[in-house]
Amino acid sequence: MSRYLGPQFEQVETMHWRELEASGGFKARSRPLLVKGAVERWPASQNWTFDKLADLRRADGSEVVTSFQNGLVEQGVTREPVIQAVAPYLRQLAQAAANIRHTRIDDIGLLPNRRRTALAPGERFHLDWDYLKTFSAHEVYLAQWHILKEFPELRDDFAIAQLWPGLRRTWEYTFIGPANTVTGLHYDAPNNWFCQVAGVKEFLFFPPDQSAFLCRSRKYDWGATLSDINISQLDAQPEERAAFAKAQGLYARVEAGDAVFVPSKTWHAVVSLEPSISLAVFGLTPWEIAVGAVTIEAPGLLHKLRLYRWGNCTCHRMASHTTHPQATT
Ligand SMILES: O=C(O)CCC(=O)C(=O)O
Repeated sequence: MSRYLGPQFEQVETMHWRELEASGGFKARSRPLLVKGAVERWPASQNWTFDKLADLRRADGSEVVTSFQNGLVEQGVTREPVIQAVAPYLRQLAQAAANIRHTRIDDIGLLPNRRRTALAPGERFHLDWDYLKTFSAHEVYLAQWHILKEFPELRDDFAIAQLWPGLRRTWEYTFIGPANTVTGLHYDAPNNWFCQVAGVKEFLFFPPDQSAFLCRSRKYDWGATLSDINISQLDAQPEERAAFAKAQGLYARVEAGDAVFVPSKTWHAVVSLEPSISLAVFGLTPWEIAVGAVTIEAPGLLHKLRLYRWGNCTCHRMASHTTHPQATT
């Protein structure tokens, strides 16, 4: 059998934050943008280490306990989350991050850095999908932890307004986990400035005009739209992988200190190459909030009332109704 090539990619538009500032700053856009060094200049790059976050305690001195994602994020079966203390998990990641310095990070990934840096400007390429087959059992992932709700003072570590001027409501989630986490293909309704504080992640993007090839799922997820394509299980999905191969994507290698703009409704999947600390900053302008009341909150309310996609969602663990074998419990 010939090797599966999958979609064709180009590298995402990239600039250094100084270049962005010199050009008059960020302007609303519908294509992703990688901004090198944007987070590096903020206090987060010193204050948000695995060890320092492990020292966080609640106001009464008690341990922080929260819910961890069990299994792939936004993909396949939704499993019961694991509720556990944050500190021991973060200490283990600190150890893993210290050890990984000795491995050859430039040689691994869907697009190893050595191959990426040899590409000519605008050159198209395919990813190495076999790389995902090397992943063993998935560890739990501290995905979508609403850290700033618990510790609002940490907000000052991110000068997000420097990147994203204008009036908007933001809400933030951390994605903290080991190497080899996979967040499956999906899109979010709001725009997102994704801030990478530690570790390296690979981002695969597909603009909305590629939706025809991305097998939209019927599985409900508040504020997001999921795909039935499981990038970790492409061999088991002949129809989906054939459709996926027709898509044209954008690729970004997001390194510690970078920020990447993920526009509303842009499909994306994310793979970590190293233990990572990321903060996704989602934002809505007052107008977008008004529109979202209809497009996000109304289905959310109907879902809670069991009138919309009940029995097939990421928020309640129960039998999945998607048509794909890997998505049944
Ligand atoms: O970092 C990750 O694993 C996923 C991030 C993501 O999907 C998002 O910010 O929308």
